[in-house]
Amino acid sequence: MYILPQLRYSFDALEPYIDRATMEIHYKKHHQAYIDNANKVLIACPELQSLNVEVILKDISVVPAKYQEIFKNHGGGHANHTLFWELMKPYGGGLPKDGLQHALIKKFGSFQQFQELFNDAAKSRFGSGWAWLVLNHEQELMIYSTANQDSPLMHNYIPIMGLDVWEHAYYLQYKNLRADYLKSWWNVVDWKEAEKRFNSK
Ligand code: MN3
Repeated sequence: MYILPQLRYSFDALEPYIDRATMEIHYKKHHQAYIDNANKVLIACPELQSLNVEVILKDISVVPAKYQEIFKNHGGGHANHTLFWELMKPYGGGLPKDGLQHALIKKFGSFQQFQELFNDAAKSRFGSGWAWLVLNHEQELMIYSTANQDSPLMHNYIPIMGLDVWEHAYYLQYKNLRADYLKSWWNVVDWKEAEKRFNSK
C-alpha cells in the first residue's frame, strides 16, 4: 500500500513563496486522496502490490483495463506529488550546476530562455496539469506539459523536474494568478535534486 512520503521541510518552510495553508492542504488532503484512491486499485488487484508506482505507470497495461483510468489519475497523482515535494526546498532557486546547467544552455540557448519556455508550458496548460523538464527517448532535455495527473513515466520519459499547475497548488495564495505562482516557484526549486535525476540518467 502506498503511504504519504515524509516531507523534508515544514509546511511553512517555503514561505513566502508557497504559504503554509497551501502546503498543508496540498500534502495532507490532495496527495493523501490520490494515495487512498490508488490503494483501492491495489486492494482490488493484489498482484500489483509488489510493483512500485513508477513501474506500473511505465506500463499501465499491467493494470486490468477497468482500473487503468483510475490508476493513471491517482497512481499518477501519487508519483507526481512525491516528485514535486522532493524538488523543492527552503532557500532554493538560483542556478543548476555543471552538467545540468551546461545541458540546459546547450539545448535552450540560455538559462533564462529555458525558464521562459518552461513558464510558457506551465502557463499554457489549459485546465489542470503539470509542466515538465524531462529526458526524452533520445536522452535529450525536453519541456512539455501533461493534463490532469498524467506522468512523463507513462510516455517513458525521465522526469527531471515537474511543476504542479492545478489550481489547488496556488489558488489560496495567488488566486487566479498562475503566472505569479510560477515566478515565485523558481525560488524554491531544489536544483541539487534535479541534478541528481539528470546525472543518474
Ligand atoms: Mn497537486
